Amino acid sequence: MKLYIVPGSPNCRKVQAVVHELPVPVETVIVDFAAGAHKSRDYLAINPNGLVPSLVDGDLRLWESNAIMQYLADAHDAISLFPRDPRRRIDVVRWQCWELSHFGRALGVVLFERLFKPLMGGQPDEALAQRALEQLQPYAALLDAHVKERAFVAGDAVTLADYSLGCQLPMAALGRINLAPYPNLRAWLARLDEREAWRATAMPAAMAQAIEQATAAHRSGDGGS
Ligand SMILES: N[C@@H](CCC(=O)N[C@@H](CS)C(=O)NCC(=O)O)C(=O)O
Repeated sequence: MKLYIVPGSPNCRKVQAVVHELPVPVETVIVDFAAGAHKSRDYLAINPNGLVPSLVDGDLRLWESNAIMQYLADAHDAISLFPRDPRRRIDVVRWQCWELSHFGRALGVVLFERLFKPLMGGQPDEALAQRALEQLQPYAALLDAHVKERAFVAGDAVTLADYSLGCQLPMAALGRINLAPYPNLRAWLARLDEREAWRATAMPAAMAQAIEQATAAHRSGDGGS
């Protein structure tokens, strides 16, 4: 089994955290974004979107991070991360869908404009980031209220839903996103940080530093909101 990733990618981190929980090793292949390896013919044969992560297991070529997480959990009987009971299982799936369609989408726009674009030498569109921030607020409030009532998103134990919803949030500070109005969300993130698999897959410090430097020039003028 091979997992194709790029270090620092939130969508890769959520899958890497699941891999970390598994009893068997999964070979990790780093895709060289700088060299355009994700758009190479060989890689496009694995993932025609030219995105990471991707998983190859025998003749299976799987892309979409949440699908990969579900496959890995099922293939290794990680029933605590992805329960078999239909109601508990669909709760996890529901939050993973919500992550892709709403919460993670809005958050991703802010982080892309404010962090990844400058890192790649592009000019951030701050108006777009502000609009995404406005969209993010009700989603963040919803998640904040939800985790006030329970330790983790789908109950007492960590599931795939926590890794999916949590994967971009550790970059909030770098992206100048204020999480102060969401104390329950911050407490939930702290609980997630107690998990070894989560800590082990955090963004490399050198990359956080590179982002910090690349974004320094763009930090004035957005009010830090
Ligand atoms: N919905 C996809 C999104 C994957 C995605 O956007 N990956 C980013 C890294 S986090 C990427 O490969 N970006 C490269 C590009 O846009 O060219 C998933 O969940 O796997």
